[in-house]
Amino acid sequence: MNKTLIGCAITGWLSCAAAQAMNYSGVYTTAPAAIVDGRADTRWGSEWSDAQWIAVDLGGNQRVGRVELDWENAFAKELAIEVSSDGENWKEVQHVNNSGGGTQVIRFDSVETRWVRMRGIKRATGWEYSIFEMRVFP
Ligand SMILES: [Ca+2]
Repeated sequence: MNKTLIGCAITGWLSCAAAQAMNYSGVYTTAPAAIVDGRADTRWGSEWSDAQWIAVDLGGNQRVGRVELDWENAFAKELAIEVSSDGENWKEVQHVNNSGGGTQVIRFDSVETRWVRMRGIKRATGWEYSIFEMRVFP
């Protein structure tokens, strides 16, 4: 299932000034927009399975080279950062095999893209993927 949220109220970082919509998989315990609301006390949580993802729409092409994720205790052990120009076809730009959670900084060769997503591959716990904030930088 894909859903689009309109009206992301983000300021302060490159992507989110323009973020207007987000797509995500599954049904969630908390609002997906919580990962881009600038608040450390609100989070998105996925379904309790490994193959889950969440994407941010930058509203137009931007040059992106770094993603930061603030994980709740239910983090991804293995994940990929992927980019897309249409929100449907994805290209992996970074792969993390043994994540430790916490505040995770993921760098990659900068790329021109509109959509950026965290694709969870393997959960660290039996719970969901849970992210307080996702930030995208040049
Ligand atoms: Ca938040």
